[in-house]
Amino acid sequence: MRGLLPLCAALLAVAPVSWSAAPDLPVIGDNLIENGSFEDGPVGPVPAGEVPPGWAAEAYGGNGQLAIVEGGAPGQGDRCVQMTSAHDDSTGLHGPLIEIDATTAYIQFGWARIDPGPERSGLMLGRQWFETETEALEQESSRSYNYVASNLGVDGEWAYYEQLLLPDPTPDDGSFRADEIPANAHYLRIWALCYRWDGVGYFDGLGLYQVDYAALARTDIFARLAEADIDRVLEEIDEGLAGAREDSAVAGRARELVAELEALKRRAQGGAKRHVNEWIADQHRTPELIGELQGVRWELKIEALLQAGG
Ligand SMILES: [Ca+2]
Ligand SMILES: [Ca+2]
Repeated sequence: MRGLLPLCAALLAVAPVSWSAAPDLPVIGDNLIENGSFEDGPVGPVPAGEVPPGWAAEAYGGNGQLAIVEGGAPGQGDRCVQMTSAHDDSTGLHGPLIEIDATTAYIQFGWARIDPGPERSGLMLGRQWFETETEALEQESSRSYNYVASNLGVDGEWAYYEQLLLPDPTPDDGSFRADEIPANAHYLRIWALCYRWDGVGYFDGLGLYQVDYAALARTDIFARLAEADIDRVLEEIDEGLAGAREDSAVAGRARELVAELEALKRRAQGGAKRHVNEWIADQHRTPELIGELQGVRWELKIEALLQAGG
């Protein structure tokens, strides 16, 4: 996998997040795509009806041409897959079914380019969701697949694409976005396609990793608390509580907010496995809670002044 760059915690405040840089994410386990870099198996045309090692099927029943060729995307080894499609034909690769956990997060990525010439590209990188090993998520297949990106590599240079996949936050509304994992998905299948096109395209360095979302969220939450100097805010709240009437409304609210913060920090520190959407909820709540704690600190100071004056 490519090197991990420093995490931009601010990007994580809003979910789902669109990533435009290299994967800069803590991941769990290995690449779930076998031979995503096409280094296994011989260089040369892939015989009709066959696919490179690790892949499951030719996507359109063999009416295009697949080949393993020398060269590849930057840092992605010595070989890549070439897809040649003429006269509006289609070709491509389906991966095997990969079992997934719809409560966690994944990142799918890959490199693509086309031979210069065509004004557009027919290359698509995506996935199809399955409810069981034999049933796609939707009977109408166009509703069960999504793309990392489509019309890839139009400028003739290798280009890198990636997409962070997060659980559908609204599983009951009957639809999911391109970067959401449907709640009832148990498997996915990678698609690397050359769809209805007249040109030559290439894929390399295809990857799918489970993302350690807990590590991401934990880093984000504690960075925000540190940035707000939350310990200082809590000290001032303690001082304010000492000077405020015990039964005042503002004192009650301050104690509730402090308790909520302590609970949020315990969850963030804890090792319990949680649904990614619960982590995202805590990430969203963190800046709100900081703002409310900062506000109640001033209200307590005013309350204390009123007490002293009264
Ligand atoms: Ca390669
Ligand atoms: Ca939804």
